[in-house]
Amino acid sequence: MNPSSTPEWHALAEHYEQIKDLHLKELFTLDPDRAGRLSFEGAGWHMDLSKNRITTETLDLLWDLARVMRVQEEAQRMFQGEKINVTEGRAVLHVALRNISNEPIKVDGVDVMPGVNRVLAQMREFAHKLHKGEFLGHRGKPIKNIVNIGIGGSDLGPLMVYEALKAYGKRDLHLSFISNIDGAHSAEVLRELDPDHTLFIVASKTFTTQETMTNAETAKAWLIQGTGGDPKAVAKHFVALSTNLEAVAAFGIARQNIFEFWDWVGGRYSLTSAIGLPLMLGLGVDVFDELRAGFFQMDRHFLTSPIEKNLPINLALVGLWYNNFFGAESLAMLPYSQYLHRFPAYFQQGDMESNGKGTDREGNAVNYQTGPIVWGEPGTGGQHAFYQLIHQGTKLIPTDFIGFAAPVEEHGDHQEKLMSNFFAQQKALAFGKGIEELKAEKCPEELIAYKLFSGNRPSTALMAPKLTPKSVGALIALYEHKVFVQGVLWNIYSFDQWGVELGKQLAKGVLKDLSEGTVSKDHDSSTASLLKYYHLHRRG
Ligand code: G6Q
Repeated sequence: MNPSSTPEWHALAEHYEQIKDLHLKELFTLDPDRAGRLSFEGAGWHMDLSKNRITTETLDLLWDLARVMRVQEEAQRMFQGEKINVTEGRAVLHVALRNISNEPIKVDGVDVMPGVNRVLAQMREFAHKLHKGEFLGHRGKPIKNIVNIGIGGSDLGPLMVYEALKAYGKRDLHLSFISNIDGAHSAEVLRELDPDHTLFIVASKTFTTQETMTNAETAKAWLIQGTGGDPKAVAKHFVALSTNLEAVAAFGIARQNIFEFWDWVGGRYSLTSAIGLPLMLGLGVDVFDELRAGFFQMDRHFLTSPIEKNLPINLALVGLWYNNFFGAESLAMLPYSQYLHRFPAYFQQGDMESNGKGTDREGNAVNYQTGPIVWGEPGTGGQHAFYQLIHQGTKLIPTDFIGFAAPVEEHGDHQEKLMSNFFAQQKALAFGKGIEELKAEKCPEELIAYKLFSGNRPSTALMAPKLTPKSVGALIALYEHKVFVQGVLWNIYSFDQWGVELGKQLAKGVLKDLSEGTVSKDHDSSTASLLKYYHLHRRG
């Protein structure tokens, strides 16, 4: 169903005309208890929507839209293992990976939970062995370095969570990530390592991805050369995370070192599957279990809370409000935690690959905006870089501020200083600074226009008591489900990614030219001229 043809959408459009010029200052004056009314609690997170350009009526109308688009019914379908990834004919069951209740979830009549638990047990056993120093390399040396080789969904999640939770991790194991096909990435990572003490995790659902397979071959050659030249060393220094067991075996990886997952795990939703193995190794089994428990808590909240109290649904609705009625193009994610420095990059994929779609579920081109451009950096670095545009630029940029009451570790007064910025930035965005205030500060007349802050710039605050494995798990699930809800509201398919195919396909043709030093006739004149430039300068 086209959401923009529904009476609920029309009601929102009318309502937008009525409230679009209301300033957040007025909204707070009219309703001093606004924060109380527009704050939500769930799965250990507190979400304050009051500094958004909404009223309680806006939310009522958005809830009506969620009802008519059957958001909760669609969520049920996902959790029940229906094949909601229609264009790939697959179920979408990342929620099964952290279903610590173990209630059966069936795909084609078969419960997936025994398989999930079997692989988790295999991962735990492997991690225990490695942590106890019982998993030894080819020449009998203990493993001290883990290198994850993967890309996209097989890289961004483990990398983000490893960075987020490294304070809880095993500092004696060194974890690094290779993803880019640029040879510099492998070279810079490998330069630091001793092959005898290194374990490679080749993370690839398909085990055919060009970047990953190229990097894995490079690592294999480096390993064999560095451990005495015996190809059998591969079996002791490589494990694989994949759905393609045959290709893994062909690479030379021992059967017991293959950690399986399934086609109903989407790449960008895979971090609690076998793809999380580097996290279990680098952070510890307990940390990984706590992380999954946090995911599960938010999954339950999402599935069972009414629309009016549901964090992912309300976060999604407010995003849609800006995207489709205010015409906002982007969403800035601003975590006030250095540990979350990869979080915006992670959800850049999570959101943009899921909802960057222009065709609806009936195969028609949409006539409304879909997924936002997602970007961001941690505070306070961003404040000294791009916040200028958010405060005084000409674009409306909705922002999500993510913060924690307590630091992971106490470091003098850093936490108070960090969080004073978290609160102050949201105040500045919402309420700005007017002429009267500037005059009272004796601002020179000619500078007033430049120093004005119009305010009325929206922000959502998300807070948890502390960054822990559990709160991070719940936070990731919150955004995953937000993305899901928006996909339902926009009537698009969120779980395929056909948009990444064309470039891959064309690269094959170009690679032939690059390898052979030719310029095929079928290139356009720009590509042909760039290839000539490349050939001219390739060898200096
Ligand atoms: C994510 C995408 C994509 C995928 C990578 C890696 O949802 O599908 O980012 O994860 O292309 O794929 P492989 O795991 O198959 O190597």
